[in-house]
Amino acid sequence: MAEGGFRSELKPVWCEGCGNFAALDALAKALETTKPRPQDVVLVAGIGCGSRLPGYLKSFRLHTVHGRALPAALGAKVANPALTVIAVGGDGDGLAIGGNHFLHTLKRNPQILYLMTDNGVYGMTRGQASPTAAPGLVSKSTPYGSIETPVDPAALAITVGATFVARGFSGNPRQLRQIVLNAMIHKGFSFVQVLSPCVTFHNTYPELKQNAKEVPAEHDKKDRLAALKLAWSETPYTGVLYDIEAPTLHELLDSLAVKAKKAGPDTVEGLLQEFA
Ligand SMILES: Cc1ncc(C[n+]2csc(CCOP(=O)(O)OP(=O)(O)O)c2C)c(N)n1
Ligand code: SF4
Repeated sequence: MAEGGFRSELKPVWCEGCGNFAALDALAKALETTKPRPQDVVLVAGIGCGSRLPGYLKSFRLHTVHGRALPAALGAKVANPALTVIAVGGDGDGLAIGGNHFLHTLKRNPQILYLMTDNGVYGMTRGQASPTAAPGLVSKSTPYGSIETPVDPAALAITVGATFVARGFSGNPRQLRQIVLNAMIHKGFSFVQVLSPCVTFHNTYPELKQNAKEVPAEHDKKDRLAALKLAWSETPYTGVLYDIEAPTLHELLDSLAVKAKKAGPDTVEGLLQEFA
C-alpha cells in the first residue's frame, strides 16, 4: 500500500482531540495490515460524528440514515459475501434508534466488523445524553442529571450472542490498534466498543485515563461469564473480552441450502399436500 495507506484525501472535521481520531487510526492500520483491496471493502455508517469515519478511508462507503448502519451492512454482505464489510457509528446511532438492529445483527453472526465510538452523548447534535450516558450526567437533555440506567454495549453484545467482543480506549491507541486488528481477522461478527471521549461536550479523558485497566492476561476469552463480569465491572476494562468460534451466517445459510437440495421436490410436494 502506498504512503498514506487506506486514508482518503478528506481531512476529518472532528474537534481537535476527539476520540474518533484514534478509532480512525486503528481502523486504517488494521486495513493496511490485512491488505484487502479498497474496492473490496465497504464501510457503512449511520449519522453522527463517529459515523463520519468512513469518509476518511479509501473504500466503498455507505453513509446511510441515523441508526441504520447495521441493516445496510448486512445487506451488502448478503449481496456480495466476498466483500469486507465494516460498520461504524456512535452509541446513539447504534443503541438508541439502532438498538433493535444491534441485537438482531449480532445474533446472526455475519462476517462484519462493527466499531462503536462510544462517548456517552449525542456529539453531533451538541451533547444530549445518549444510551450509555453516565448516571447523573448533566446535559442539554438532562439538565438535572440523567436518571436512566446506562446500557453497557460490551455486556449487551456478549449476552445477545456476538462471537467477538472487545473494548478499547482512544487514550490507549497501541492497544486499540491491536484490538481492531484482532476484530478484523475474527471469523463472524466482531464488536468493538471504543471509549471515545467527546472533548467538546463530555470530556471523559481524565477519568478514563485514571480508571481504565487492560484486561488481565490470564482472562479466558472463551468464558462467557468471565467476559460478562469484566464488561460489567465498575473498572472500565479494555481489551478482548470474548472471542469464540461459531458458524457464521453464511455457513449456516450454505448448510440450509444443502439441506433444501437434499430434500428435493419431495419436501415441496409434501408441503403442498399439507395445504391441499
Ligand atoms: C432519524 C433521525 N433522528 C435524529 C437525527 C438527529 N441526529 C443526528 S446525529 C444524532 C445523534 C448522534 O449521536 P451518536 O450516534 O452517539 O454519535 P456522535 O455524534 O456522538 O458520534 C442525532 C440524534 C437524525 N439525523 N435522524
Ligand atoms: S462534537 Fe464531540 S464527538 Fe463530535 S467531533 Fe467534536 S469532540 Fe468529537
